[in-house]
Amino acid sequence: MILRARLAQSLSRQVRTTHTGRVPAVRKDSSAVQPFSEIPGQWKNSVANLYTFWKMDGLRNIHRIMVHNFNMHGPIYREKVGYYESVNIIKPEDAAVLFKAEGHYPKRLRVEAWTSYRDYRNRKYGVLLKDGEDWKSNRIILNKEVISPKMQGNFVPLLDEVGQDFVARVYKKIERSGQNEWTTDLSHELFKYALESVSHVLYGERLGLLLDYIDPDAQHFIDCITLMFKTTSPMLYLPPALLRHTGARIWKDHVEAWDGIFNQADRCIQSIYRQLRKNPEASGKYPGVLASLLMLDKLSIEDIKASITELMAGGVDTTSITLLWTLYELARHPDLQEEIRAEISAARIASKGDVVQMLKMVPLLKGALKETLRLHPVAVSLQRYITEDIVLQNYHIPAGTLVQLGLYAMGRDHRIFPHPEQYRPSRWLRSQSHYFRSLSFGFGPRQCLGRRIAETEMQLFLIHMLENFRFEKQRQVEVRSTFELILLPEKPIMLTIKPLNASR
Ligand code: 2DC
Repeated sequence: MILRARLAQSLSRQVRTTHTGRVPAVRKDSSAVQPFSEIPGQWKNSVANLYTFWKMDGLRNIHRIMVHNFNMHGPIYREKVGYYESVNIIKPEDAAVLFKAEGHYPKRLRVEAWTSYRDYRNRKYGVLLKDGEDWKSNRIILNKEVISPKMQGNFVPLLDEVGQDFVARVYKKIERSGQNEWTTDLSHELFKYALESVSHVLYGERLGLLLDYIDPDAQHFIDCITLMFKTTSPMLYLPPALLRHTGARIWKDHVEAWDGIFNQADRCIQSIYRQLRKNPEASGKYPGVLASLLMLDKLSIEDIKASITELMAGGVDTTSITLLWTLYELARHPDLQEEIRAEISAARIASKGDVVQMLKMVPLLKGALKETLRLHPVAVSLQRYITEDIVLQNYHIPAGTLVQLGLYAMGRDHRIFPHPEQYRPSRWLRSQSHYFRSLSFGFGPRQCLGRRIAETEMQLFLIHMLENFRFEKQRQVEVRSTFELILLPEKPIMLTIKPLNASR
């Protein structure tokens, strides 16, 4: 509340001083297209904006500031903070126009901190950071191995095994508690689950993170990812090159984090590579994404390594936090939890042990994941540099502009989602239009490469957990999001886990 008041205050002060006295432009449907310079917003004094932004702790509140800006300016506004300049939109129809103008080589905001590290250490970009023809040719090959629906059948058994092991681990924890229940902040267990899952798919091998003793290097890798995200966000607004040359702490921490990530990924990749050279014979069993790519021999080893590292690093905090938010929502909605559990057990019976089949019979569970990502998106926004002139909300936007869709703000807008504050997975079932509303993984050829792995991993986790446990929450306190490049819960979420079958 205090923050919100402060935010409103300082933002309105800013309007009075930096805006030229004109009231925010109102869209007149019949009028001629308005010029780019007429778009409302604070884009004239980027240094002052950056200062206000820092003062308000804007960094951690970027998502709430966007909501605030849409409330103040309407469905489109222009903004410049530090060296970061964009046009922001919120409406699904505008998102459709944006994505139609993304061109053949869609480009999103370049995260300079990430590219600077690669340049500094002389490492190749993977598809996360590549652009143009190089991006396209790598992405096409990776798509077949990582995101094509055909591959899901290969991933399912690997992910299912990790899900089962997680259940066994939770039973053990419950037993050890001596109370027939376990109250905990599950985030650290979920990080391990997520890394174990994505590694099993990428390397076809287990890391053993769900055992009692775990490899300290693997734990270090997890810590490095969190640090990498945390140190990225301040560098969105200040050029990393500047920080690098002034010897800033933030840059040093960032380098250390990526070093830890690359060292661990290199170790995993090397070990698979060596095995493959010793024993190149295909066993018939699916060997994992890395070995498939190496045997396919269509990308250079350096390109493969770069993208595999990105998939591994991108697959930890993202899925684990989404699962944590989902358990939090299900704990707050016990009836819904029961309903999804019933859907799962019906699907289990009807699919007769065929897990791939089963995943096609759980629409409410899938709706729950969409609903989680609507309220608690991993990415606060989606961006594209448009490749042609377009018109948004009756304003002319020239080619080359960075246009940003406020995903968090869109998910909480009552004009787009009726009763947005309510967690209602069934809203995704109805045959009514979801036109450009389900965008948590992005859209089109540049959408999240890890999407298929993430979705399957999260669905299987929830299936196994709901088949075995009930989730409860002690107090009904609202947990808000905080921005550390991705959106995270601002405080720990405590859950109580109880076995469903008390006789066990
Ligand atoms: C953050 O203003 C807010 O998928 C910025 O798995 C704009 C921006 C640019 C790039 C986005 C980032 C935001 C959020 C996190 C994203 C990232 C691109 C990829 C990354 C959306 C919206 C993420 C989480 C990847 C991370 C991969 C990993 C190896 C670093």
